[in-house]
Amino acid sequence: MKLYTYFRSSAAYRVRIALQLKGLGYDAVPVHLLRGGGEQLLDNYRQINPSGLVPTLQDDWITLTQSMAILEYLEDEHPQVPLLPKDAAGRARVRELAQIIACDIHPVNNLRVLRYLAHELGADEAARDKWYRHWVEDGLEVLEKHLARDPSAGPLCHGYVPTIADCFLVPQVFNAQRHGIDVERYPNICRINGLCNKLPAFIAAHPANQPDAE
Ligand SMILES: N[C@@H](CCC(=O)N[C@@H](CS)C(=O)NCC(=O)O)C(=O)O
Repeated sequence: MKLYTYFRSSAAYRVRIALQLKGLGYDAVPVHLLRGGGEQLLDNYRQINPSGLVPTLQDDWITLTQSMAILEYLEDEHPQVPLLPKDAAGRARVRELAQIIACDIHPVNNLRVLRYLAHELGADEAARDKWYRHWVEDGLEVLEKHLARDPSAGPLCHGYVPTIADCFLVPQVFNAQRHGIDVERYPNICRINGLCNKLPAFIAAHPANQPDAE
């Protein structure tokens, strides 16, 4: 498998964690999101991924974009180390937690959105920072409430073994911390992040441990 990735991309980080948890080898193809205005926007990359975003996973004849779809594909193709529970309610809950991040937090804080705010709407750094903080804090608060209220939550997002929800949570926390957000305010999120980051798969997938890390 070939993974188009950028060390700090939280969406690519999700896929790296899943690959590591499942013990699947892959070749990393770095796509620098900042250099020269962004390699993700070059024609040759857009032919692979028309969105101009990372990650992209290629497996034999198939090219997949969208981290959630990629994780579901890996789950279907390599079920040996499951990242979804067996029961329907548990599967829905794990997807719900992941989608709070994938659909409600991440899309409004993406690099291209922050660039649009700066270049098209004239938002200065302080305004962009306020925007980022607002949507991340709002989303993490929602996620924290879900984790706190649900008895299915174990030490991790859903019980004792990592699931797709943990693959989404850890990169979002990394991203938030990089922007100076105090995640200690969310005790369940903080505990899960701490426990996951001790596991070898999460360590191997960490941005600092990627070949393109700077
Ligand atoms: N919904 C997509 C989001 C992908 C995405 O937004 N990737 C970011 C990095 S985390 C990106 O490539 N940003 C480049 C840009 O905004 O120009 C997914 O889950 O794969």
